[in-house]
Amino acid sequence: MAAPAAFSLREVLSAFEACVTEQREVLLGPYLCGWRGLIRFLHSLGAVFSFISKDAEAKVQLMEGLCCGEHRERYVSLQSMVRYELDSGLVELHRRSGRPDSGCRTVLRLHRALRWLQLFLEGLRTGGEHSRTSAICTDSYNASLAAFHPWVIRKAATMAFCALPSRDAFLRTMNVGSAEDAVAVLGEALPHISDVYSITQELFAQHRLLDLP
Ligand code: 1Q0
Repeated sequence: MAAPAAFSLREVLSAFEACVTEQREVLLGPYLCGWRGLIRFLHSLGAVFSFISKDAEAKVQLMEGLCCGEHRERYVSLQSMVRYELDSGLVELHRRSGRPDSGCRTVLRLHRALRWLQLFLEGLRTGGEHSRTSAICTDSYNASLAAFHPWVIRKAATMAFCALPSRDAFLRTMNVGSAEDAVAVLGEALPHISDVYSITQELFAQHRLLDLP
């Protein structure tokens, strides 16, 4: 069996860059590719993070299933997915009732995590040489995803963050050269992640989908 390909920051970032079309639609194919890459990276950080990668993996898998399922032409972009799922009554707006999870509620979870990623990468990029990855990660988490997680998950997540390597070691695991090179790549790439985030945020807000159970 071939060894899994090493994580490359560039690959993940170019996936997020490829998401946004000229019409400002967000394409699901590259979106999920970007997530696949992030999950691969999370694996390389060790078993402490596996409860996080498992959840992300399950959500990405569910979305991939929809993207190659019976209604795949509806799952080309986030915009077409929202239109289709709302029109067909597939989105549970108030309570989960045991029906299969919708694409909308699943993407919403990834979307909230993307906000964390945006803050975290910005923190890494602008942090000093000696800043601690775990502190940057905790601050980004508290300012974003934590609001949506119950106490026990917040506790487990903050404990796992303590296992993160130093900023320089962390930047080097991104496989784009020195820490300075990684910082430069982050600088180029962050606007694309922010773009994907804000288009999605606007789309979900417009359809009142930001609180899906
Ligand atoms: C670098 C350290 C990684 C830290 C990840 C921070 C996020 C912590 C999230 C903790 C999630 C705990 C597991 C379960 C959560 C679910 O309850 C929750 C809600 O779902 P549901 O179905 O119960 O309503 N799920 C989520 O909120 C989704 C969480 C997805 C987290 C995905 C994190 C992916 C991280 C990748 C590492 C990227 C590191 C940067 C690399 C740079 C590359 C550009």
